[in-house]
Amino acid sequence: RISPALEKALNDQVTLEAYSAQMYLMLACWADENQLDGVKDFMMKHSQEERIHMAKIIEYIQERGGTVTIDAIAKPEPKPQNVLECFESVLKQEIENTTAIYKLVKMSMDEEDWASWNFMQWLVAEQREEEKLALDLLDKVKLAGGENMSNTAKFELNKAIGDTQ
Ligand code: OFO
Repeated sequence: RISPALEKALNDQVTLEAYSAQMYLMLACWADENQLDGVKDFMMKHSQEERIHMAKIIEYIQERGGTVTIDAIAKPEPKPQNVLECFESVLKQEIENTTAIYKLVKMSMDEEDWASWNFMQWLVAEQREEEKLALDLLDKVKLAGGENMSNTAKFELNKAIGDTQ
């Protein structure tokens, strides 16, 4: 069975994944309001991915005899002012998620709970991919002009982001 400390930390992670899903939803709605359908598709897909992370952690807590507590989710930060701010929030959120996951990995190692350590490796790999993607997209946004992006650049970028997996 997982320890009470790990159970609490995993439950906090469930809430953080739910928060991330909400944040991606907020960004998807912002993109829709700004006629950026490619960005919207990307954000909707990632919101769904965060919900998958959340569900997997819930299942893991249950599998290890723990109890899941479903907590309130904080309101996502205000909508961005432009595409640059939008992707800066994505990177910031993913870095926050990675930091939280590393704490869980460290905890499971300190407790010598190797099943939890092993479970967490999947999340570590996932975060590595997501941070890379967020960084790549932010680079593209900057290359397209950042805050001062022309409408043509925005059009092209939106298409490229929509095609991103
Ligand atoms: Fe984007 O990450 Fe979940 O954890």
